[in-house]
Amino acid sequence: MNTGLKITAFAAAVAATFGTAYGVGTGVGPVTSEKKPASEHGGHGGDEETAPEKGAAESQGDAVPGGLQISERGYTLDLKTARIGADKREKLRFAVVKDGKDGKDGSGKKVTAYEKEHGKELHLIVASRDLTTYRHLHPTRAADGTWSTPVELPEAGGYRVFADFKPAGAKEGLTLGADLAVAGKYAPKELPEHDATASVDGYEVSLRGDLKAGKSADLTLDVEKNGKPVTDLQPYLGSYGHLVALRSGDLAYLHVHPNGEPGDGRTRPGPGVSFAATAPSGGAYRLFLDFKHEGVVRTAAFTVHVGGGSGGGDSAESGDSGHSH
Ligand SMILES: [Cu+2]
Repeated sequence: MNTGLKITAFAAAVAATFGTAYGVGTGVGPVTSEKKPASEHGGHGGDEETAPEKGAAESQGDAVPGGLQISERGYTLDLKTARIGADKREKLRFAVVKDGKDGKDGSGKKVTAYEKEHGKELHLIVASRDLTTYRHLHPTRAADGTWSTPVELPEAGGYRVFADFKPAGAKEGLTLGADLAVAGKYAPKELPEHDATASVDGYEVSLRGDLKAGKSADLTLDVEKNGKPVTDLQPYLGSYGHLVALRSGDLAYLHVHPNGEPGDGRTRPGPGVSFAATAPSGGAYRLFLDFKHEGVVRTAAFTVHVGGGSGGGDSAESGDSGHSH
């Protein structure tokens, strides 16, 4: 079989997250760099007009998915807590450092100004390498730029920590990733098999739609409780659901964007929550949906297999296809 893993052009939502705004050729004259002179007229308002929307990124190849690098575009994730123990409540501390020498110790300076996305300055995702444990946390930031949050991870093993944020003044948000080791007896698990329905705390969540390589696909997650569609989901982080997809094997991070939001006159509070997502390549992915109902946020997780390299014509329904000649 074709094992050439093509990283293809990303579409729409992914580009917005991964920041490939340059060279789009929108015909608005020279693209200015991020370091605008402070004296430039117009203040903040001027930055918004050329933000690429859906479709703008179709032609841009070779974009690297988020979360694979600890340092990117001049920002570094400094994970101060790189080792913790399993099954205990521990404190995770980190900072986002901007490259340079203007920090107190002669290294870079901690970032203290962020733009909120989905209602928060920074989203912290912690996932085990085998994709069986997932946490979506909202740390608190000290005035000096150090972030901290309690975390409790049930199993030992290798984990990845993702910081998803947008520095104030930056054109695009970014996602940095760093390794976290959890000490204890380690028994790596298989990636859970594909199942279009996930159960969590008495809820059944069903996934409709196929994630595709290199092009945007609509995914809808239908939430039921006791066999009845849930029609009173509560807004969580500005939408009725928050979906993150991680690629099995390297934990490339896809921050997926909801189609519509509460209060826009057309988005209903369930049972279906819809997203637009693009897989950077074929392969296996684990999808994590956070949704809020009756005051509690729960996470439903799914394994999906994306066929092919680019284009992704075939939608593999289970993990055991794709090996025949
Ligand atoms: Cu978040």
